Amino acid sequence: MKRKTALITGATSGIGRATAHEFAKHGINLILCGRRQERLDAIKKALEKTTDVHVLNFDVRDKDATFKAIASLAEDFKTIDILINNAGNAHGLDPIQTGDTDDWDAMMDINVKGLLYVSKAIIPQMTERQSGHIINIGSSAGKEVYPKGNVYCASKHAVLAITEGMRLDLNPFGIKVSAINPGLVETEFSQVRFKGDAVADTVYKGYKALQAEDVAEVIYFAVSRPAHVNIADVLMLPTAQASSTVIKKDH
Ligand code: NDP
Ligand code: 8X3
Repeated sequence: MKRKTALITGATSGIGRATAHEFAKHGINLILCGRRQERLDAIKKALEKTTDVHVLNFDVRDKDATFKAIASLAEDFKTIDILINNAGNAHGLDPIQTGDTDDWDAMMDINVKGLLYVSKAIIPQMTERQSGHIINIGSSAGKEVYPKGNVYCASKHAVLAITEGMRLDLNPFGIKVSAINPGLVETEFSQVRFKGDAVADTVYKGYKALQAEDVAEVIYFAVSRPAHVNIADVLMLPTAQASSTVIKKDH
């Protein structure tokens, strides 16, 4: 049977990197995307013993660079069966009245518009083949708004709306569209959100947060279902987390 090829955005860290490892274990060929070339090279080196790996360095905010990178794929990697729209982050945690407009731009440009650009570059080949699977990484923040979460939550609510829109519009083509929405996952997410501030180290303290590998396993579960099964929407939380603001901590 022909091996499948997955393109994963945000593969240099956290959930995207763990998903690359999980997919490699299961023989899925990989196109790994991100901006940090040395990390892309290191992951390629680690995984190419197990599967075929190609890396693409582009910023999802840059529409032209995104289209150019995806158009540059050589014949072996051109057919993308699975798209994991994962690149994203929170920038800041501030009340709306004092929020930084650069942070707002970053979140809307990366989490929403970047996801759209990558999807736009790949969907035509899926509609032409009448097959494919798009998984958008949303968040519990796409289902619930928490204090100071304002624009990040808005960006993830948008991801959910886009996911549902994709599922409706791509239904005639037999393309699966899924949203995987995790709660707190211990990755570099908080380092980015708090721009290296020490507060980032406290986010995952006092309870067991989800690990990137936990999310990667669910993503693989979704892509490995039979052709007639689409895992449309998953909300997954650490056991200690009941909502964005209710977290059982040891201290
Ligand atoms: P990380 O910070 O560990 O990873 C983020 C990834 O996104 C990196 O690989 C980074 O790569 C990539 N990225 C960021 N900005 C850009 C950009 N402009 N262009 C291209 N790639 C970019 O965070 P997570 O793994 O936690 O986050 C992955 C996804 O999961 C995000 O969409 C996040 O919102 C979501 N999520 C995270 C949760 C958490 O608690 N951690 C919970 C729920 C959802 P590089 O810097 O090399 O470009
Ligand atoms: C990341 C989870 O709760 O920090 O999407 O928004 S949270």
